[in-house]
Amino acid sequence: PMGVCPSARMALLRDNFTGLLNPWARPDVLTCTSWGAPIIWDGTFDPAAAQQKALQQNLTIGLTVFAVGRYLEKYLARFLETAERHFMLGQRVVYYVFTERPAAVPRVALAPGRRLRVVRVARERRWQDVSMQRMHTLHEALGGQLGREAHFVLCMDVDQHFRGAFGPEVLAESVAQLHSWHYHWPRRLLPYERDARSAAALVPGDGDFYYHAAVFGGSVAALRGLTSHCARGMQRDRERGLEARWHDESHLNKFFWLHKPAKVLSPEFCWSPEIGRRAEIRRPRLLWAPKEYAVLRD
Ligand code: 2GW
Ligand code: MN
Repeated sequence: PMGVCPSARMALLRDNFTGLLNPWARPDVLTCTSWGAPIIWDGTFDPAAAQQKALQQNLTIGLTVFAVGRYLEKYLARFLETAERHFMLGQRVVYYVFTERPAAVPRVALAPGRRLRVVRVARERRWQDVSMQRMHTLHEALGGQLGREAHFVLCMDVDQHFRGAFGPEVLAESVAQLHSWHYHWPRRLLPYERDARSAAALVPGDGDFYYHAAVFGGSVAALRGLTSHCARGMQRDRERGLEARWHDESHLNKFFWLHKPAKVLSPEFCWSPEIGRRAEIRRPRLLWAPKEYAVLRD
């Protein structure tokens, strides 16, 4: 169903009066969830107003990214260089790069008010573990310096680069990203974990959207809850000899089914160019790198 659900009208109107959101600007897409969270599409928000509000609040925004093994040379420099051109310009930003080789992190020139911290992590043997271990590592970082210095944090994959403005309009208590391959699929076809023994399992009929683990975020407190839920679920599965279909992403989808995100990002915020042109995708903000599974997943 398109349009704005009535239960959300009051909240949206309030933001509308402050110039932040206009969900009616995009009648071609769904701009509000059934629980009243905005789904932000190009045209439904005012970047300048969001910028002003963030500056008044004197925010520090964290951006975490893992670059382990070959992903460091392959993706990190472009991710950071394009973030300097598009991510939260004019705000105070702290990048957290997690890697097993701190000395190999490229020296990217940062604008004033922006800094980069490197955190050493162990290198997992299996790639699935590299991906899944992120939840536990993020949980610890959020309980330490990152959690003390940032108000909001975005957690991203490294195999992508910024192409358009990615600003404070995305911020909220908890933020989930619509998966660009799955946003128009019927719910019964979404690739949730279906094995009832897994902590990530959703029964048929459950699930709102399929969210992409390449971008999620929120307040430090909300992310502490999210990362501990997902890390615990993965640990429980491991003890039972299970691994969810899409690893940490399956557990993230279970979390957001149980704890609805306060804001949802349209697929423009993490777009796969391999899909080609779509009328509703006006301004992609972050683009996936082409998948090279055959080369990298050995
Ligand atoms: C991952 C897979 C195969 C070979 C290598 C790696 C790998 C991942 C690696 O060698 N080094 C590394 O730092 N990573 C980190 O894990 C990196 O930040 C990367 O972006 C992230 C997730 O791996 P990725 O991007 O190859 O997986 P995708 O793009 O298929 O991701 C989706 O599904 C994943 C679970 O299978 C995660 O949930 C991910 O967040 C999703 O976007
Ligand atoms: Mn990825």
